[in-house]
Amino acid sequence: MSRFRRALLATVPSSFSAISTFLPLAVPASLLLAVPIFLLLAVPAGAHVVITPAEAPAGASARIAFMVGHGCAGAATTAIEVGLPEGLSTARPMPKPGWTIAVEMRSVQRPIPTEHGLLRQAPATIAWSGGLLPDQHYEEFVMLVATPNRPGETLVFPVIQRCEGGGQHAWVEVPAEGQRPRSPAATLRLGAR
Ligand SMILES: [Cu+2]
Repeated sequence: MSRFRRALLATVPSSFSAISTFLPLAVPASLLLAVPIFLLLAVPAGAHVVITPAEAPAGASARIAFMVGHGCAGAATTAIEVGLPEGLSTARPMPKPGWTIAVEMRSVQRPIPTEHGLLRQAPATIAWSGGLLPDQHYEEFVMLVATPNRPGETLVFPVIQRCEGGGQHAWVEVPAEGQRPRSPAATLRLGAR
């Protein structure tokens, strides 16, 4: 079992609050009282860890960025661990000053043909760690991926976000059609080539 899988299993998604970290500190309390509670619960997708662009061509190389919009209940982010979906033949993380990169590979059952020959191993997880991203700041963690030739499919990337003091977010819920889970995994739609 990989380190990432263990982290997923050890995580209790209900143990953290998305709401407290979402409220802007600059908003006066009097104004907050006027905001209907359902608005407070509707955490915008942009506030989580999401991939931009949301769509990439199928069967092609694409630069995707994991946008990290906040820490864990005010604590700074110290690690971002991305689980890679089956079907990516390549995933190359962009180095980031102050952060250490770890790539974990897995063997594939059927070798993947690429323009550089047959691949018998594919990336399973990519992690950036050791840096410090303050809660008030915004950052992007970038990788170059080779997407499978499956237009119309949505690839799911579960993400573990670790923070100073031991807090963490597990962005691992797979969004069902028409639903907005509380801790959605990052997703990438595959468009026409
Ligand atoms: Cu969020």
